[in-house]
Amino acid sequence: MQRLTISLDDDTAEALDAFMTNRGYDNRSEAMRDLLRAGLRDAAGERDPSLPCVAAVSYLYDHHERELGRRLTEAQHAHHDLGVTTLHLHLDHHQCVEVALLRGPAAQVRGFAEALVRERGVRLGGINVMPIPQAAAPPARRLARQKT
Ligand code: NI
Repeated sequence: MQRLTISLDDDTAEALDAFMTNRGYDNRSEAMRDLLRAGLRDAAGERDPSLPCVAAVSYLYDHHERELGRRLTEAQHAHHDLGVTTLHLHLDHHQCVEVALLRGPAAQVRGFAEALVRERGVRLGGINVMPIPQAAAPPARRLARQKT
């Protein structure tokens, strides 16, 4: 564990305190660690566009918006190689929420996720791209020798 000292301007420190209150953090170190990890996670995908990632993309839209439902469906068919599954909720008479789970190289996953939330008429959108941690190599297999 390393100890770092950082300086923040007042506005940023207040924003950090508000963030901590909203998320229920007890101390600044924990909040800063999670914020740093999220930033570093995003940067990892930018550094290596081929890094294997999964992403959860959520967006809210009005299905009466002209052609929007069809446009979103067509975009997903065009990127079927990245799609794992999509959850659709008919939120009320007008609004729908979808959560698309994507998997693939970081640049392609992020590019498609951003295209979905950028689609004209999508009201709210969120993207969470997560690099897939490399699995640790299994321990070397030992053959049991039996004494005879
Ligand atoms: Ni719907």
